[in-house]
Amino acid sequence: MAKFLFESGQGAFALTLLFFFVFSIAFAFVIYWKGFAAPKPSTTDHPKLVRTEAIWIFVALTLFLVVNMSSIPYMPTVISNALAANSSRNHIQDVNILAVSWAFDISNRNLQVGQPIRFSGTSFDTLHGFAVYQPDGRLLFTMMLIPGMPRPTSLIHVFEKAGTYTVRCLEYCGTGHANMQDRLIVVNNTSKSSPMAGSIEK
Ligand SMILES: [Cu+2]
Repeated sequence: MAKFLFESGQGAFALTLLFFFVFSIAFAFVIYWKGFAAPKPSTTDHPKLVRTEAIWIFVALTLFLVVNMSSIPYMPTVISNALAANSSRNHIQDVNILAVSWAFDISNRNLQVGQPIRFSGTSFDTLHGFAVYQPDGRLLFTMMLIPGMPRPTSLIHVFEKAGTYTVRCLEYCGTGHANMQDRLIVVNNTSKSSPMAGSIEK
């Protein structure tokens, strides 16, 4: 059940509908209840309300900051910068991408596990995305490819698992957008294992 709800499109849609349904009932109930409220002076304890509100805002702000700041080390760009700082220049493999409506021109589609790869991409015509999905369908990372930029969009990534990774455009770019897909084949490194393997978790 949880797998259906969280890992399929239909499940996500059902979950959204469920939230919408619960919210609609709560909304209708409040509207109905308000309509019959007795027209008498308010008995609200204002100083208490102000205190409760201040506490709630403090809790919400703290939660917001803690959750956001603790997720920073997992951002693809932060991982990428850390990898760039740790890798020697010739250790990183370059893969160049040119997006054209509605296909990708990728300089190398056969990659290895444990090898730091710098994906650098530009667009020939309009705004395109370069999103890489794991073999199980989860999104791994995404880049925005912008036409006319002085430098390409780039990101360094180390694949940890072998398999066929799907590439999709995630910026709506016209009638052929849905078919704008490609593939990356990642195989296990047959030579010595790379010292960079697994380091993106740190
Ligand atoms: Cu597109």
